Order: sequence, then C-alpha cells, then structure tokens
Amino acid sequence: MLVTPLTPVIGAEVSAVDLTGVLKPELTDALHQELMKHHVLFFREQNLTAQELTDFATNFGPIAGPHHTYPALPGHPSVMVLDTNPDNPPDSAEWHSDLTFQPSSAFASVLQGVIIPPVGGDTLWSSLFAVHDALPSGLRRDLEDLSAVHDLGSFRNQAFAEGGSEKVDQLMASVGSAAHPIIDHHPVTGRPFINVNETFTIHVLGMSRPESHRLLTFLFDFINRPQFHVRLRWHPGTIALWDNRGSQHYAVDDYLPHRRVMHRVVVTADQRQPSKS
Ligand SMILES: O=C(O)CCC(=O)C(=O)O
Repeated sequence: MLVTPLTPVIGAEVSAVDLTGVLKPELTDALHQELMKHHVLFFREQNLTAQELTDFATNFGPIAGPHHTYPALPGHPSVMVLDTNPDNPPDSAEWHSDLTFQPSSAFASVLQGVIIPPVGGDTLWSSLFAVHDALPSGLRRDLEDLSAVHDLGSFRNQAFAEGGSEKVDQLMASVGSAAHPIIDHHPVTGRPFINVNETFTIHVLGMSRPESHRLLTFLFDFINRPQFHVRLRWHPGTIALWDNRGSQHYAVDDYLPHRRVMHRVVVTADQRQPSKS
C-alpha cells in the first residue's frame, strides 16, 4: 500500500491496495491509522459494486440504514444515491460534517463516484484540527467552555418543499438535535478540533441570537480558508473515505446541465475507538 499526502494538513491518495472482499485486519488497521493521520483518503479506479462498497465500509464498523431525505439504491438500504441533474439540482455546496445533529456524529463516510461530469463536480475537505490550531489563542480560550446546537439545518428546504411547515416539524421531531462542544476532541487521537459547520450548527448556547450569529459566521469564514483544504477531482470509480470527526466537506455545484451520480455509505461508530470507561 502506497500513501501519498496531498497537502500539509489534510488528504492522502492511497494506491496499490485492493478494497474488495473482507479486508485482512492488518490492512483495515493500517487504513484506519492513515485515516487518523490524513482525515480523508482517496482511492482511484476502484469501481466497487454496491455490495462491495457496503462490505468495504463494514470493515470499519456498523453502517447506517436509509437516510431520512436521500434515496437508497434498490436492494441496498445502506447505499445512499446522490443523483444530481437539472431536475434535481445539487444541494451539498456548503461545508458540513455528516449527521452532526445526532448525539454522536457519524464516524466515517465512504463515497464512490459513479457518473462524473466532464468538468466540475469536485469535492473539498477542510481540516478542523488545522482550523483549531490556527485560531488566535485568546479566542480558543473563549471557545473552550462553549457548546452549540446542531439540527436539521438545510434539510429544511426539501422538507418544506414536500409538505410545508408540518413536514419540517415532523422531520425535526424524528431527526432531533444535539449540542456539541465548539472545541471538541477526537476520540482516538485526542486532538482538539472546531466542531461547528454551516449546514447544521444553528446556535451557540448561552448567547443571544445576534451574538451567536456573529461568532458562528466568523468560524464558518475561517473554516473556508484554502490553506485548510484538499480538493478532489473525481473519476468514475474513485472512492473517498473520510473521518467526520475533525473534517468537513463541500461538493462544488458547478456542473449543470451535466448529471453527477455518487453512492455513499456511512459508518456510524468507530470500532477502533477506545471506550470511554
Ligand atoms: O457529493 C459529494 O461530493 C459530497 C456529498 C456530501 O456532501 C455528503 O455525502 O455528505
């Protein structure tokens, strides 16, 4: 297995590795270690079937069932389909970590490119560890005791389009919300990272709405600085595996009228994470 880092703070390309079948524990451990180091790993020319993609994700822990908004691939309830085109325009061009409205954010996500536009449709990831380390130390001290609420965020849009406020309220009730420390710590490495994202983080607890808005806007702008990012040009069969704890991603929506199809499987919990007790 060959691992080539792509920036000083995030992202590595992994080659000379076969991701099909049940992986040897040593290989899964090695991939997990590289993921802890680089936060997102890219694998070229994989072309996994839906079952192989599910099996690959399962090597790292239990996988999530169907998503509350996006459809699943028929016969594969854990493989979410992101099929964007002029009739279903892209909606992921905003920085987010997956499922942070849950008490425990999702561990990892696996995404495979299926149909890729001739140009455009890249995805970016940002290192929230690097963001933390670059913040002024005084501000870091102020953030130390603060938590923020994460909820449905932009998924309100689809819910409202389908059934107005009633549907938004229903989805809110079923999906819920969660409060996370703004400075969180990675459960495996212990490294501190900034845990707010512009899609799902809606309020800093203990602050007025305007104060909360100003602080979150500052942090969202900071996360958006290019020195914290890696950018992936997809090809059909490319796979990205990322750790949601300490990274965010942004899918650039610059390719219409072309179609873009991606398959995603989420690993809910990290089997290699030390238990809290
Ligand atoms: O389509 C992409 O590149 C990223 C999709 C996304 O935002 C997600 O899986 O959460």
